[in-house]
Amino acid sequence: MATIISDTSRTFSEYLLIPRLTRKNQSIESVDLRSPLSVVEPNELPRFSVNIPIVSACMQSVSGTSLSIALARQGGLGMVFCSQSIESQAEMVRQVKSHKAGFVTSASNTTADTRLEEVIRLMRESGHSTVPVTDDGTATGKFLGLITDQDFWEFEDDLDNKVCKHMTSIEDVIFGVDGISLREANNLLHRHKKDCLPILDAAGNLSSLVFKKDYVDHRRHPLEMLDDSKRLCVGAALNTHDYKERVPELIAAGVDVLCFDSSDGFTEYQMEGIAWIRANFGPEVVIGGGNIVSAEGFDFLISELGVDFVKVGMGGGSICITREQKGVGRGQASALLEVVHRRDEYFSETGRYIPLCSDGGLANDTQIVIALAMGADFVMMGRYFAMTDESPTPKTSINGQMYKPYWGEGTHRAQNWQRYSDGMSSRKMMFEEGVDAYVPLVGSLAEVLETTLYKVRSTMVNIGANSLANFRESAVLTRVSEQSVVEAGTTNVFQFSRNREFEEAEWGNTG
Ligand code: MZP
Repeated sequence: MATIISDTSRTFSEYLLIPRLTRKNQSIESVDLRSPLSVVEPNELPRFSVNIPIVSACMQSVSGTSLSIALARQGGLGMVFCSQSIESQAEMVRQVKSHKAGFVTSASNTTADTRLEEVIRLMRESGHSTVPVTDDGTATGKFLGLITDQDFWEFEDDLDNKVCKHMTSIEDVIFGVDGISLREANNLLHRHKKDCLPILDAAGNLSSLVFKKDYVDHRRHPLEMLDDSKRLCVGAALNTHDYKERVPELIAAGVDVLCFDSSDGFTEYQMEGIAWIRANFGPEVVIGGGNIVSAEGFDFLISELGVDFVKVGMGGGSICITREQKGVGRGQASALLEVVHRRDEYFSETGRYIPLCSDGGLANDTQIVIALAMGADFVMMGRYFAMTDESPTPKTSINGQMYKPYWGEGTHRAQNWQRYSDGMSSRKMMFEEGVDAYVPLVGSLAEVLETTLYKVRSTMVNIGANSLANFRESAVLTRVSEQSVVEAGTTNVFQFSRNREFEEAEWGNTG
């Protein structure tokens, strides 16, 4: 006979946190939201952590280049979707990695003989106002000087003039040499009041450029996720069909985190995939597995010691109809609580800490807080990011309101990519597990996330916690009755209007 679990399948909205002692020396600003994304071995530090416990869903309508850049700049991680060709996914990863770094390869270059008119066109098309001059016009040619939009007057100078007539030649350019640290390079920029510092190799060829604006920008984003070379961090999703071809390309493109994207990760296919990646790329690569919703699923995924983090959730996503279509899944709170319990037992038994990701179904900021209190190390969200300016879909006006399209990865729309990438629909899709929908546009990712994170930190102060580890240890949760849910909203009053701040805060209810 089938086993029937005695408790009901529960969601986050059925729980509330009980406040605990708030200490006088605590402030919202000092709450640390850093969280591990890789397994933490006994007496070791995690190999990879995020500065805020939020990653974007591996979905076409969510995690493109712009969103991954915007999220990394705020301290989280974008997970570029795998429902696209290997080349285009690797290209997205490359674009995030090259978006901004301390040392950038020069993207717009010219020669000394080029006409001014052509340089002006190059500056206009690229948006770059500083262009290195090299002997062959490439990013690695012999460096001859710099030309900037301050070196000529477009409407006064003869545009047939050669670049050499206007450029600042190498003798007058302040430059650094290969091996210089970023700090030293920024010091040179500061000391000489320059905006751009070319870095040359020993033979005088151009290696890279360092810009003042990147330094200023970094200071404005203190939680920015940067790798050792000061490039933005990015994750990428994998499927269990083509990982042997996909993983090498993603790693070559500089990806920081890999993650299997599946509604059901409790499969031998995924286990084989994780083992293959470990065997071929070693222990350093950060790999996530999932999704699972039970202790049994967790034990399976960690059994070969290959996985770094585990994603929890099935059927809770806002666009997901898996539970309706197939009768499998679990309430997100019940799933997370069971897996957290098993993860903690495993930690006591082995000393190995496996970070957990609560994936999907988070309907508002409060639910993010509850997921973290219950023991998730970070959350993955789709709808939240689909609603922002930076998601890859075009905004659309419907009845005077602005919306963005948002669709599940289990829709025909998402799965059609295979038809265009390899000329065939390799697996016929018999039914859909997701829907195609619209979500309201809420503004820039930075603005929305600022409110969310402020609320998360504020609740943590209510619990007396200054780190996420501290938060889940101290959290005391209670189940709520339907009546107390009613009591939690406004009661017996008439509201004339809701202000913008309140609407933003309630992003979950705007859809
Ligand atoms: P949400 O944040 O929009 O509620 O949920 C996003 C999550 O839903 C994704 O991270 C993924 O786990 C899941 N998802 C994506 N597509 C589908 C589908 O088509 C789905 N069924 O369930």
